[in-house]
Amino acid sequence: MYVIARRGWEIPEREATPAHLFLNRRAFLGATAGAAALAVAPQLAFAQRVADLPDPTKDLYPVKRNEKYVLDRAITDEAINGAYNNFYEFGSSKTIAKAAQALKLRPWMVKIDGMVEKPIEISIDELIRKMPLEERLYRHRCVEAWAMAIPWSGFAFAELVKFARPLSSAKYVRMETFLDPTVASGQRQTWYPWPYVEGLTMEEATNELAFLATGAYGHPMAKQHGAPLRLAVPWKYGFKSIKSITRFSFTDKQPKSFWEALQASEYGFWANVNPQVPHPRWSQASEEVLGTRERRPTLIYNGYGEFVADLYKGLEGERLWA
Ligand SMILES: Nc1nc2c(c(=O)[nH]1)N[C@H]1C(S)=C(S)[C@@H](COP(=O)(O)O)O[C@H]1N2
Ligand SMILES: [Mo]
Repeated sequence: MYVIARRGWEIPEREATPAHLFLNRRAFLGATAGAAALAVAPQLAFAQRVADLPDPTKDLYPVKRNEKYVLDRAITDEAINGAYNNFYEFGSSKTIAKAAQALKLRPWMVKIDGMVEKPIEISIDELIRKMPLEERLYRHRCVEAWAMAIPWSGFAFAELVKFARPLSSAKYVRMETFLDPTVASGQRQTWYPWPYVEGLTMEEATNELAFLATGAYGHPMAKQHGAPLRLAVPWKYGFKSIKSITRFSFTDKQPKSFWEALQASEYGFWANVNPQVPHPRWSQASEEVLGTRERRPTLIYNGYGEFVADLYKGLEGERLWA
């Protein structure tokens, strides 16, 4: 018999998922999954055709690289990154790229609300054309202990904050992913707290490293990476980098993220990378670099401490590392 060895970072689903959810999922799949999958198939095919319209921002790419952000490793091959994803809206496996093609990218409205001078809704094309685009090479470290390096195109989060004009009383920005269970089969799994939510403090959002990506590898973003707008905060575990954003809300209350709502004992608000603080179920000391046989030691703040360590002074009592 031919057995594919599981690599160190490929945590079996039953280990990566809290037990009660795993058991619910089995029960659910047994009862209804087959029928549900058949019922939505024609709709998915239609969504895919609509989604294949040309990207209206294609002419903007490639954008000029900002040379300030350098890598300590090679850029991960696009084909490798593009076929190994976390995007629970389209399933809990790593092979969701095909299913994610059902995502319809236009029209795509972005809502900016909460504690701002004037709440607005703006189309993604208008927003992208207002922002100063650049390319940045960033590392990405998933909490599951795999890593990649990727050339994002996009704009500094600080530019969005400037555009949004938050009130001085705003302390956090809460972000939300689209919600459409007719397109995203994962969102029909009701034991997850949809939509996906993440948050940053205003100091984090305006730190120069916080980046909103609209493209990667010199072209508009692939759907599986979180088109048309995705966060990249490379000093934090990957789950903070929320995909396919539809809403930014400025608030004075710390947002509760999707993963925190699901399993607060394992995932918190800060989620800064630290090799010395293990996840409750595995070590964070090293990472496997996608597309290589290489394991590398993980660095504190994923190697970005010079930019962000100061943000966390005086917060030593907080759960900064989960
Ligand atoms: N909306 C949404 N955003 C998400 C996720 C998700 O499931 N849904 N997964 C997160 C996790 S755990 C990681 S590691 C990265 C993966 O990004 P990639 O698939 O582009 O490598 O997306 C993050 N953003
Ligand atoms: Mo992740």
